[in-house]
Amino acid sequence: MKTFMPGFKTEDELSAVQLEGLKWTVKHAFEGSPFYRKRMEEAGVRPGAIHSLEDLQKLPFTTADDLKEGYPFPLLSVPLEKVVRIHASSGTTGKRKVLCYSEKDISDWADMFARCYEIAGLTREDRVQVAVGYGLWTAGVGFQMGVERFGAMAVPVGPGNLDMHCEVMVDLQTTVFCCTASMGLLMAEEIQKRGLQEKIHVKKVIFGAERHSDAMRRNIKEYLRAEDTFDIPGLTELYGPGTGLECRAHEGIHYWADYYILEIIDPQTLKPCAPGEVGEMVVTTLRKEAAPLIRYRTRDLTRLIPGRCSCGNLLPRHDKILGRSDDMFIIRGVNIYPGSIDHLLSQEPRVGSEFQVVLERGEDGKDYLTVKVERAEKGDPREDRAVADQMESRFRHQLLVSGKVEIVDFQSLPRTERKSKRVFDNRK
Ligand code: DLL
Repeated sequence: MKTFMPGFKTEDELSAVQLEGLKWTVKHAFEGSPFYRKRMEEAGVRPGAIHSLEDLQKLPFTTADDLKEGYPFPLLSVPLEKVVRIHASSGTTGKRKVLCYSEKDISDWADMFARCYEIAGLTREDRVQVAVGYGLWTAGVGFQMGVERFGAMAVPVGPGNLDMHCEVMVDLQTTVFCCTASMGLLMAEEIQKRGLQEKIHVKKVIFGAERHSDAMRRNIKEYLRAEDTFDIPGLTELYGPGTGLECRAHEGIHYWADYYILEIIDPQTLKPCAPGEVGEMVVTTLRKEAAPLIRYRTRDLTRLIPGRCSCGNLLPRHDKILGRSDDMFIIRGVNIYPGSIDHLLSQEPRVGSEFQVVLERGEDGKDYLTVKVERAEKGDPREDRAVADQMESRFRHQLLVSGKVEIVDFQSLPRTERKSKRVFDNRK
């Protein structure tokens, strides 16, 4: 079977591929994009100045603000007639982020995605049900192109429409289900509710697009009776989903270092973090033509995992995405990431995976935090008060914040087939 893994066998060979790609990208962006040329001139770097991978540090950062400024075709480094497709994501504020793709970009992305399926251990006999959105979003078409390039069978259902998903999953005997973490949970609960577990044969679930807790993952795996689950990262700016995949050893996410360089920086000082330290992901593409990224600050937080993976794969790893720097909220002077809340909740078997954080300002001018969390499916409502008290005490001791925990009925919080919103800040 054709492999989508890179041909090199050592870290040195990988570095050589990266250096060649970096030199190419800097020259290509300098020559093709007035935006990048101006930025590089301001920073006093010219394409000839890149001699080693360390020279990456000389290059200026790019940010989401630069995308807004260049709207509608930011970072464009090829003539428009070379652009064969655009994708867009909503962005948290203001204009959409629109990214351009050349024919080669689309093909490279399909190769990267096929590598994900290879690492997840799919075969050409697999039937892959795609349950993410099609359209401007990169998700649907990304998962589908990857399946086709890999050579398995794509079943493009899209998000939502649980009746159709259930019908297809049973009738076509889907073996791989691809979704956002929220859609994974929604579908898993639906299969359980309809008593279809004996009739389906899902072996693998691949999900991403948002953070998920351990509890959420356990439920998805258990309800769908899947053998394995895989976290898949990706963002519109960097092609879309499929820029890495958790391997079967589940010791982090292998990322495609032959397509992009990943730096982890301290978002305050903008200096590289020590290996293994958590910081912001910054990406530089090595082959992207239409909208190359040079030191693009993703705002996602994670860490590099030093050393080789026990699965034997040479490609480096980063940890799961722990959150976004813009997800953090401050309550009574304490910085909190939603990820640390779901981590705490996941350790308590008497609560479910779904929760909401509500922040309010009282009449006394003070801020109040309430965490609404669902009772576990088989949890006993008579224990609610005791469970809530324990959780409140853990919040105080581990997150250093006092808040109220409310246990609500199983499946009473909203479900979505897209990305879940968990923090509701009503203070403004
Ligand atoms: O969410 C692409 C994607 C689709 C990835 C489907 C995986 C599966 P955007 O809409 O541009 O693209 O959002 C990108 O989503 O910067 C992260 O903050 C978050 N994100 C994506 N994957 C994960 C993940 C798609 N596996 C933003 N874990 C990124 C945690 C994720 N967060």
